[in-house]
Amino acid sequence: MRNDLAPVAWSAGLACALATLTPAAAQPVAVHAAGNPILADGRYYSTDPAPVVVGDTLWILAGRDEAPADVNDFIMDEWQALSTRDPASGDWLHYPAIARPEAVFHWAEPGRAYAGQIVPGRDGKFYLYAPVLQAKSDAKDRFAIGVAVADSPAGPWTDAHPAGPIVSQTRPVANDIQNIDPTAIVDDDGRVYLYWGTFGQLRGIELAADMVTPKGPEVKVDSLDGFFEAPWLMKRKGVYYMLYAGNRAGPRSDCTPAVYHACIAYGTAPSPLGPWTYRGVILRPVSSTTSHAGAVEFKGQWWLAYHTADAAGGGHFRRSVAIDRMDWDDSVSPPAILPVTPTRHPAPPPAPTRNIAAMATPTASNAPVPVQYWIKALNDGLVRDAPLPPDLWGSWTPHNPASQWIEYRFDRPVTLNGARIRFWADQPAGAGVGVAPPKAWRMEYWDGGWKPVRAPKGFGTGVDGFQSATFAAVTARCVRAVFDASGAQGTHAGLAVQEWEVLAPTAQAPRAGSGSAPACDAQP
Ligand code: FUB
Repeated sequence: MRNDLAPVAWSAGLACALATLTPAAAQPVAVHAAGNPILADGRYYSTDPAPVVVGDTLWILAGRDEAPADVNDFIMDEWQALSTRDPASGDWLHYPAIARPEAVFHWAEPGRAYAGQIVPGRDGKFYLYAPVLQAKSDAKDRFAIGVAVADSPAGPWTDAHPAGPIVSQTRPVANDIQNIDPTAIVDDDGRVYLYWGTFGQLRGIELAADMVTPKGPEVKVDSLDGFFEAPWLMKRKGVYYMLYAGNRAGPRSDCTPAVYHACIAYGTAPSPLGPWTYRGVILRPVSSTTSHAGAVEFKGQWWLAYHTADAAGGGHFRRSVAIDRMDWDDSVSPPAILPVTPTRHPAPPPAPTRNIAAMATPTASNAPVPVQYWIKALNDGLVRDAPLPPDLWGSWTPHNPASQWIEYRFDRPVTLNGARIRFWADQPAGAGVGVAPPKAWRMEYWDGGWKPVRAPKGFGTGVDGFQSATFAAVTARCVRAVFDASGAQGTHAGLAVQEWEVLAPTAQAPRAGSGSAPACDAQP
């Protein structure tokens, strides 16, 4: 992926210079995106997109992830923006730093510039609803929502309510939730509505025409199936829509198999404060654990902006904004949002490889795998510096057996003579608690029964890199890696594997399998 930067070449010095321009209006840099993500080269991560149409321009407000690759935390010090007159052209202007919490809100502390939204007011000004940490507060959770105002989405932004946040754990109604992820609309009649929430808590309230003063009773929404966070309120043809990140998880869930991941789902309501009815999933889980989306109609086409971990060096805390077309089914009532197909920038075909795991259907001795883990992590080709549970197959429970196995089933017999495995552990070798590397592991193949491979070599158990194994070639449709768990005297640790490669004798072009190869040991 190439990002052409014009009219000026990008440099770290330029980035610093632009950052110091705040609170003056930020200066843009032209970017050409060959596809998704928009900023894809890993120099500048962008997250939590909130699109807004201003005249003939589509703007996207985004946060900025700055976590190092091995840090699992939201390091987010500022907001940025992107704008285009045609999302399909790939031509964007990037406004690298348009606001920082402590620079806009005197009552906020630096950092945690989480998901905000810019909403055009009826007075011609723009209002930024921004979750920030209160610098001085006794609240258990100091996140609060401030509102800033500007003449342009690029800023400069000033506090529209210098008295403090409009939502916190003490206002407008005392709560004990994390007050983040605001979304607001100005309705056709000029009335203003604000929703916010995370960790399954969704609140809504009407605001006065000044865009900041809470008015009327607060509503608690509990009818949006699997609501986790990231609400996005919008209206089309008289119907109110709420998009959100859902995490109702399980092997048969239409949302997500692993609880740390999220789908984007939506519901509808006949009025801005509900009642809300769940309608379905519009975006499958993306490559980052969080999913956060916003939708908007621009020049007759609807677009869904969301984020992924797909940029160079990307990760769960190094996310990047993507945008794809969103279409409607107007033959039903209320009109339904059709599932969005995520697109990527063009990439060269993958190189031939001996690893044919991608063709296999994975399963494990502890199926259905607990929802914090993800069985498909075994052969997704991804190894992260600091994996989270859904980047792993895992087996931990409070009481772990002495042995576990993972299995690959192929659609047809394959020939293998090696394997590589990447273990993960939070306890040292020998531990009987937590997750530890196995005492030993071996490979088996199905030949009318499970048979050990011959001439096994390697089979290390370290966690510092891939552990290689070789064996005499076998041809089979099903193979297993069998683990002797760490521990002793009836107390065993759990096991976790980030990636399991199975190696053919020669490299071949990567191919996908059916994803539903049948069991070998269930056949007569
Ligand atoms: O970016 C920080 C948080 O991650 C957002 O507020 C959530 O919606 C999730 O995307």
